[in-house]
Amino acid sequence: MTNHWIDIKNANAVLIMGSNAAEHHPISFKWVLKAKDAGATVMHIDPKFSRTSARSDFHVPLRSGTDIAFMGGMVKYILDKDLIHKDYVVQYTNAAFIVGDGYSFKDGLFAGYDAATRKYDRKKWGFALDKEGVPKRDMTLKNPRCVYQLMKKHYGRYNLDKVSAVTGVPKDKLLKVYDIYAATHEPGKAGTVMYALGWTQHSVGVQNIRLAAIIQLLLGNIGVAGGGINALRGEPNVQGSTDHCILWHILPGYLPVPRADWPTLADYQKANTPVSHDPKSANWWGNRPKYMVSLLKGWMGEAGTPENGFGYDWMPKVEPGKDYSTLFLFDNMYKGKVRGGFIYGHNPCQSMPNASKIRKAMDKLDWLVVGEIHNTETSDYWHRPGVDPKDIKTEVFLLPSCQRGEKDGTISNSGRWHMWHYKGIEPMGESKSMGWMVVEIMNRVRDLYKKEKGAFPEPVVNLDWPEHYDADYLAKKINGWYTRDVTVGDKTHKKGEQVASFVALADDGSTISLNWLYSGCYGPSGNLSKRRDPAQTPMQANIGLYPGFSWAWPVNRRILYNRASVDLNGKPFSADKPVIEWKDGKWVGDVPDGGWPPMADPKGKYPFIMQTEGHGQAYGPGRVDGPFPEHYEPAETPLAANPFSKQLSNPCMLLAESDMDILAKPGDPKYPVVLTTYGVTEHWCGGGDTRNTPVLLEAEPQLYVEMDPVLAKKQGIKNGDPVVIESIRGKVEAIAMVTVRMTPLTVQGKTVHLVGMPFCFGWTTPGVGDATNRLTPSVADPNTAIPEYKACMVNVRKADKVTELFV
Ligand SMILES: Nc1nc2c(c(=O)[nH]1)N[C@H]1C(S)=C(S)[C@@H](COP(=O)(O)OP(=O)(O)OC[C@H]3O[C@@H](n4cnc5c(=O)[nH]c(N)nc54)[C@H](O)[C@@H]3O)O[C@H]1N2
Ligand SMILES: Nc1nc2c(c(=O)[nH]1)N[C@H]1C(S)=C(S)[C@@H](COP(=O)(O)OP(=O)(O)OC[C@H]3O[C@@H](n4cnc5c(=O)[nH]c(N)nc54)[C@H](O)[C@@H]3O)O[C@H]1N2
Ligand SMILES: [Mo]
Repeated sequence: MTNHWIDIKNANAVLIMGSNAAEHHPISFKWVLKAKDAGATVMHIDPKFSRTSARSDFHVPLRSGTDIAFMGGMVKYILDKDLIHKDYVVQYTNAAFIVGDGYSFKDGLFAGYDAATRKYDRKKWGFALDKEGVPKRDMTLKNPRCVYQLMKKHYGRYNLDKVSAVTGVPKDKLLKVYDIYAATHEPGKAGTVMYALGWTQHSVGVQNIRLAAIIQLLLGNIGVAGGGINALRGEPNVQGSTDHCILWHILPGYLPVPRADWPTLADYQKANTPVSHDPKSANWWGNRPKYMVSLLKGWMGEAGTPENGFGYDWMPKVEPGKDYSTLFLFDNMYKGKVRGGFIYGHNPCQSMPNASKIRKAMDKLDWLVVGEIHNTETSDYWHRPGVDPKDIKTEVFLLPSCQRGEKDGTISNSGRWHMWHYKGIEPMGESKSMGWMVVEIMNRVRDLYKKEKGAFPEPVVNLDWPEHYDADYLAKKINGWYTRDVTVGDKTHKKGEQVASFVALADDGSTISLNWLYSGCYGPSGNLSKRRDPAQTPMQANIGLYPGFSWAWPVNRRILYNRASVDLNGKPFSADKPVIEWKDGKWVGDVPDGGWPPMADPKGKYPFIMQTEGHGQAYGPGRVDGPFPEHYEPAETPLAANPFSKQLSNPCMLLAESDMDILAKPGDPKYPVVLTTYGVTEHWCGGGDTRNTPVLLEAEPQLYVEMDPVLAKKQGIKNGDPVVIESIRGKVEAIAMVTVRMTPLTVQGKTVHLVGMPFCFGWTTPGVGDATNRLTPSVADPNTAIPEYKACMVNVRKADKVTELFV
């Protein structure tokens, strides 16, 4: 989230799109209701009616996978009616920037596309630069090559007729949403966007979010109270896991992973340190070398020296252009290229797309270690239905794990709050925490390396590794400390002293920090994640900032990009709900995005400090699939052609390629129904945890498929009937739930039916059915590799009887 949960109460309009917040973030949803009580309009745009729709002012059903068409129409509406926050757009976004001659858009493709590699040459999309190397601007927004004009042209194609025909949303409903939301362009009004998997889990996932961010920039809604672009995060600590890197392509604090074509630290720093020639741009990533060296030094300790790039020389390096995400990890496993590995707290046989392939891929392993609190479809895949354990060669080790209530540690919530939790009870039986397991296993591996040497021992034996797992010690190390006495101005910091924030981090080995973004969470004044102080100044209390409650990254800033909430002189756009204000030569309110004076001052800086040029990206040349979001159909679609262009689906989408990775052809009459999948309140994700909790299983006991009454009648299905849902990849049995929560939609003049299924039921629990994910394809967004779980094509028919899976 750019903002945080409490801040949602400050919104005048709440657009919940691609999320079922009332069911998946039920506690936090109270802030939406507070906004509603205060007069905000809450809108839910979602293929199915849910409890979120029930608590909203109104619900608008749309066809899954058509949000870019829906929002593209909103951009056209905003620009046609000139409903932008003019000063904000001109001063703070790149709308005035002139795009270079390389950029063009034709037949659904941007310039620079290479059909052989399915990739773009993004250099084509760069800005026209002046002789200092600063992007040229036209503050009147009239230049036909400025971002504003190119955007107008791009979304000029998204007229109401076309958008309505593609999304299945009637024109009056489109206009109603556009009108209410666009009204937040007025200075002093704010609209918030709340999204989750309904946007991310698509082959255009990132561009869905980009388009929402563009709308927010046009309306001046980023950085202000009640605004923002707010990702409602998932698994208890998924925010922490991305911040601290449980992803293949980033290291902690969003530092790119080393690549084979950056063999030395100097190469890495050169490639990853952006340069701006504009003195008004803070270009914060220009500090990246300090963060990288402090991280490496934290990992390698005394052994990390300038001569070995602080240990960079020993780091594994990925091959440029190769994708190591789970989609391809399992693809490689299926192709027999992976011998073994560890899986902790993850049930891929249930939760990954094309689960039949995942299950077969696991058969190819020699060994597997699973850290779990329950037996799951993953720990037990070797005796799944239809498989003889004698045919499976894998040796599986199950490490009994304790549960989060049995361990100390931190959790980062969607609003970036870093919060300590205390263990309630000692771990039961032989169970241990994952931290304990990792530390112990690594210590034994190090002992073996020390004794037996082995190939390339340096990265293992040189690691600065604790003897025992200790969450408090790790939290301190994440914050970072001085490795030697350091004098800054008239103050000397002693070796071992905690750094106060990332501003202290250096690139000479004199500091460590395991994550620069979290630096400050455990400074000289102690572990701030334990704070629970509700004190606020009246200005902070007005919008509910609670700066003394826990600690938020970065530097306890609660609303990101808050320098965009004030005008050039530091005066808040909103007199009622200011976030920061320049008063008597200093900022008051939230922690500002850098302490510089307001922009009108010669020493002032642009507000979007993480962007090289300092401006919000109305045009985003950094995305791999285009600088403007464009509507493409999902990989499987009921349409044979894309009404917006000749390009049917995202030209860059990721596809696993094997004999088990097949896609229904566009508009295939054998698979005419759109399937979307989701979680339920009563279960947790793949259900490995909650199916073992009897009351929860009783509340939601079996795999079902929600379908509209018209489809049910057409297929001769009654509520409660056993049915078979079939995609080109496989069949799944479920119980029919015939409900008006699903609506047939008119798409391109034809009726399209949608069905919805949860994905939490699996065969290890008797009588509940098995993985919905046997239907979904191994297709993913090209920026993030998030699979397209939310739109694929199926058919639904009545089954003769319930099978043994439901008995
Ligand atoms: N009780 C409970 N809480 C949970 C979880 C759980 O399993 N149980 N899971 C947690 C996790 S890991 C996560 S990531 C979050 C997920 O939180 P959500 O993203 O809210 O969860 P989903 O059930 O996937 O619901 C997404 C919504 O998107 C809609 N949708 C599908 N396709 C589209 C589309 O193309 N466009 C639009 N606009 N909407 C679409 C679906 O109909 C659904 O209502 O919840 C977390 N919270
Ligand atoms: N079709 C479809 N598929 C989806 C989604 C969808 O919307 N539709 N959503 C996707 C999303 S957003 C997510 S996050 C994934 C989630 O799917 P997974 O990543 O597979 O996560 P869970 O199903 O939550 O499984 C977590 C496992 O961890 C175990 N566990 C719980 N606590 C602990 C602990 O403290 N230690 C250890 N070692 N184990 C523990 C639980 O018993 C459980 O088996 O599913 C994805 N799959
Ligand atoms: Mo998730």
